Amino acid sequence: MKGYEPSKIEPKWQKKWNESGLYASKLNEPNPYYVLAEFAYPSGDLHMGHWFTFGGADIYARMRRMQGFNVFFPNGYDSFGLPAENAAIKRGIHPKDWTLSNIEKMRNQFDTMGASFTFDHQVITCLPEYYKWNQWIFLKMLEKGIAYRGKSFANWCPSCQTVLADEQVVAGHCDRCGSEIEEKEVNQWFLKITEYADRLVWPASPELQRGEPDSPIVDWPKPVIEGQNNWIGRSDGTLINFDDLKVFTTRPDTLFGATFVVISPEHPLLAKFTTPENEKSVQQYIKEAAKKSELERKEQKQKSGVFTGSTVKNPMNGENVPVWVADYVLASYGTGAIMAVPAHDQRDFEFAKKFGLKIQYVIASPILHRTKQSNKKIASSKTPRNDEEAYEEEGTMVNSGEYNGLTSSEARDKISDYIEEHKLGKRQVQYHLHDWSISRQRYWGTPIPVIYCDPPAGRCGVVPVPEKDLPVELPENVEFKPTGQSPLMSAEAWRNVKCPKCGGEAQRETDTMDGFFDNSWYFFRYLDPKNQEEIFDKKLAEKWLPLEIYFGGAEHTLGHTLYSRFFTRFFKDIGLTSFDEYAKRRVNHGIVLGPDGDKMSKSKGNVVNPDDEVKRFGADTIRIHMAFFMPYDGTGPWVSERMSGSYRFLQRVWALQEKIDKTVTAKAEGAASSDSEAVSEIASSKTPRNDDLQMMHKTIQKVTEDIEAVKFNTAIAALMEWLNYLGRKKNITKEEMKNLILLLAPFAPHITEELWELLRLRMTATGLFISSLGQSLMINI
Ligand code: ANZ
Ligand code: ZN
Repeated sequence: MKGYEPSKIEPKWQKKWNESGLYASKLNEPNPYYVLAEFAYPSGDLHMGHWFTFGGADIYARMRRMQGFNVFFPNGYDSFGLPAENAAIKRGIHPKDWTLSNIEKMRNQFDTMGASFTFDHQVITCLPEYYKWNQWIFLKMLEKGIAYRGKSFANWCPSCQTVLADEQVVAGHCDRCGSEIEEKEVNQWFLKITEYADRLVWPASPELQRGEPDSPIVDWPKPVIEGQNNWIGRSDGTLINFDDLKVFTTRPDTLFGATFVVISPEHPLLAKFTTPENEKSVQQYIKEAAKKSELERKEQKQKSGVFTGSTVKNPMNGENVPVWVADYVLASYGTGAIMAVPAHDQRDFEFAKKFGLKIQYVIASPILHRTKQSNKKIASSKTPRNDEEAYEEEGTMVNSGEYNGLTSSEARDKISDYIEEHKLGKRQVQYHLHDWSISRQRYWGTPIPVIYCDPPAGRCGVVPVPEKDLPVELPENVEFKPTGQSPLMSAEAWRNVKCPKCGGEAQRETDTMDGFFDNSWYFFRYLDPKNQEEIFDKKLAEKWLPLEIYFGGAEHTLGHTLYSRFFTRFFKDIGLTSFDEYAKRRVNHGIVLGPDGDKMSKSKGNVVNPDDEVKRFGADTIRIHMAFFMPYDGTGPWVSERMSGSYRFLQRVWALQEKIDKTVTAKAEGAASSDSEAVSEIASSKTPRNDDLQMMHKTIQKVTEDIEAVKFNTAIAALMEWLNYLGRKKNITKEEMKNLILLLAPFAPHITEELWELLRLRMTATGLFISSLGQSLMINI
């Protein structure tokens, strides 16, 4: 027996797999099973995190393939975005060259991993063959009123003269030039995701959807479901008119306690309410507020604000209440104005205390019956104390005229009825979710396919690029170094076009799309990446989607995975598909840290390069260690030294060849090589011991179930235990060796292929994996 030499075995099998097209897609064959891991950003190197994510997904995909599923496991690149542009600015390389050469490098690295990707259906989002369909989707959304142009407040750097993304604002300053950031209202393109808000709220119990027509079985992590629901933030409340000022409240029961109203500094009616005497202080206040981010405004403990000089009428008790402006009220939620109830809302309470405004209690803590149990409750329940904090809980109505004595929830209904009957407002469902601004003043993204035909030259306004003119390709000769404006502004020849409607002089949109647009639907395009006629083949989508399982990062809970659900529903609405959800199951992966327990980063010098590890130990050892060193959703340090344990494990598997009982082997091989070889072996004179069989089947079951549950570390632990058991035996049966190899194959595909070949083990066309083999044996014991 030769020693275990991964450096010889691994490239050999990688080559064989590639040349034989073993993992090529078979989209037209039955038994579809679509496994996906979030595609990589082509940053230049496959790092440990990629190995961890894709390696895990590959273990799962390989098992499903061995179980007889027709697995589609594609791979591609999410290749538009800021890093390419920054690298280009820094090093003078064109973003396209930088990106494409990184992709080539990473493609080779993917090979060394021994993953079973179906590389024949690659998607690269920065190529026109892909982004043409971003533009097509955008046009459809424009047609349906889902894409629209509007104004919104954005981070504005006054010296760079550009809008900045939140992550480019560091402590209120521009990360490029250090200037103080302002909030500025700018024109942007939005996607009306809010129109889908209600449909995007996850049902209380997703398991309930199981089996119902139209809704696939879904199994998403609870934190993702809860995170998305909170982010969407459905809120059932009432709009109430204080004269011509509308406020949104979830507590109409507290209306008698509304002793002032507050409007946001950006509110369009603010100027109207501001009296000449207060003009100066209000103006000053607006300026100060513009410097704060939304998050700062939400979290600030110290309330600030100024009086406008005006009052409005509380529609319930007819009292005139003062109108204040304060930045704890946000322009972007509800109506941008609130009725303040300081007795029952802590923010209003702090504000009222600071400015000496009236505090009126209207809810008393509920009267409890004097039973033994409730005595305790009374003692611990909060009772209103004017001078300490607001009483925010529900309770019994007081100081509220005819509503006194009702419970809060009864009063909410009755008061809302009253408001609606007297046309003083109406019930309203409000969402915290905002429409999605997709405009970026960047070069390296999909051009937004619209043309402006504006006076004085033209008069058609915003004109969509006709579908036949897609794609609008990115021009290559562009000044993408920062100049303070969209880089595409500098591409004069590209920018100046004839208006598609009137033929007059017009200009292209120079903003590009947010990269999240690209990755909201790429899993559809994987099925049909070369299709030039349509976005994808509908029959293929119907057959292959939703995804069986989707591996990705927990950081995408509120962005990518939510946007993808929105796009999937939009596709259904325009008749492309018939399903609502794009992924039946979602699995979040963990994070591989540097050996020092910190996030790997070049500046800290703690980056472990997988290429070096492959050279030292081989891909199989890395894969085993990846699977074993922490749970798939865990976070932990990568310590190279610890890999020797995984290496020894594989060496011991390799050495096990020597132990195979030759007498049994000879007998079995002499027998007709049918599927029942295992059975005939048991029936032979060399009947295996019961303990041995139990151990084998226990392991078969455990490893199968653990891989299905994405618990790779415990699956490896079970294999190690079995290996120890086999190591203590004098001989092992061929059947034991065979099952060990099969169980190990998803984790360590190279060594197992080699052993399989060396031992001339048979494999049926579909692969004799775990459960089917295990079950047939179980029955026979
Ligand atoms: C009066 C009131 C009394 C409120 C009370 C609460 C408690 P959710 O659940 O998030 O929808 N609000 C409304 N619009 C706002 C804005 N643009 N900026 C800041 N706060 C705003 O919260 C709804 C509540 O948040 C509303 O109900 C309003 O305060 C406040 F005892 O109205 B409430
Ligand atoms: Zn025109």
